Amino acid sequence: MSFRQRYTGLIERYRDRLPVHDDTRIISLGEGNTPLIRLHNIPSMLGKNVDIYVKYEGLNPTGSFKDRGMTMAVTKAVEEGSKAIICASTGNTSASAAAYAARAGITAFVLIPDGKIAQGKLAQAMMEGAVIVQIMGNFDDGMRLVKEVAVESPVTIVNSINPFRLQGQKTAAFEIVEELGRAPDYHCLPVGNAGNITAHWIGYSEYACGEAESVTAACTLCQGHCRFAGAITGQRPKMVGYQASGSAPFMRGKMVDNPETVATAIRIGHPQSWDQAWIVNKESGGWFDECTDDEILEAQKLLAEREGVFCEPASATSLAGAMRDIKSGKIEASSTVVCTLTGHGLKDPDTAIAQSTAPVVKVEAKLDQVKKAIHDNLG
Ligand code: AN7
Repeated sequence: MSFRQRYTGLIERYRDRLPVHDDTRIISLGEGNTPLIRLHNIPSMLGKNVDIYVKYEGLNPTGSFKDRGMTMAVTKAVEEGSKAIICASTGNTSASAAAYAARAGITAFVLIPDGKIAQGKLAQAMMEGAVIVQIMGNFDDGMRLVKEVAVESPVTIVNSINPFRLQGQKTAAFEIVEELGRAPDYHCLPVGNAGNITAHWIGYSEYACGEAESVTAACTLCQGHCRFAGAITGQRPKMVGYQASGSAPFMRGKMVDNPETVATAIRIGHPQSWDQAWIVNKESGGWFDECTDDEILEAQKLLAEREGVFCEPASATSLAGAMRDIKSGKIEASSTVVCTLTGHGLKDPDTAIAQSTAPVVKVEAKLDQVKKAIHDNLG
């Protein structure tokens, strides 16, 4: 009998494309290798001939795409002798940092905005033994403080300003190209700090690079970490970034000081990868746009109801925007579109339950009443 080789995470899988050595101790929870699900019902609802795939990053070990970056960042922090990591977070980064720190046997400090993170994420960080610092401020305040404190204290920052984070996250693009056999025409993502859209562009670019003998066009985004730096010979998608209207600095063309949105994961007004994201925008020929909270929640619900895929509100921003741009024709017919679903729906049960209109029928524990409930609700 033969067994398929055990999957042991994205660093092992893409070792030759990541900054690790043969003897590097890899801190992994088996992240990556997430499903790319082809939507069946939503495209026909839109009445357009497009192929929409969702990359379900909510199925990573801690339920979000952050694990791709965190396995790399924590692996490198440990390699460099760090005993503690720190991040500011709207929730998912803290859950991921806490888990990988626990795995590595080091300490995680997480700065979270008081009262503005989803329950699931808080539960994770608490269970995984992080030191939780709740600040009376938002993510952007936390990020500023993290940068300041790291100057003096022996802690490694694991927010996406840590270049190893983007190196890990670029592997999502590799998986997509390998599965589709080519890059999609459009790749849509929710944008907060814009680290993930930048990481995907690095990934697609690296994959589309010829293996040049000499470096002809050094990548402006990867900060020297890409192994391949030849001229771009392959196809790359247009990168489309969607923000929540109440926290859409890329649409305003400037930082937003008091960001608000139901999609707390992307309640970010001062994106850390501002310059990089504009480069991605320009190089890929894509665009930024915004979605209202109502559009975001509607897309979240539609995806769950029509396709059985449950993502958190921020994640649905990619689909909300894509659906609008497909309907308007901005995303042309016959295109292949990938939408990243950055986090799992279970992260934020409160928002889900609050907006659900699912028929909850309360009955006595009697056969006739259950029968009636079925009869009344048969589609
Ligand atoms: C579900 O956890 O910034 O544009 O501190 O959790 O790369 O910032 C989360 C970001 C999208 C935005 N979707 O990604 C944090 C944090 C979900 C997220 C984003 C986040 P970036």
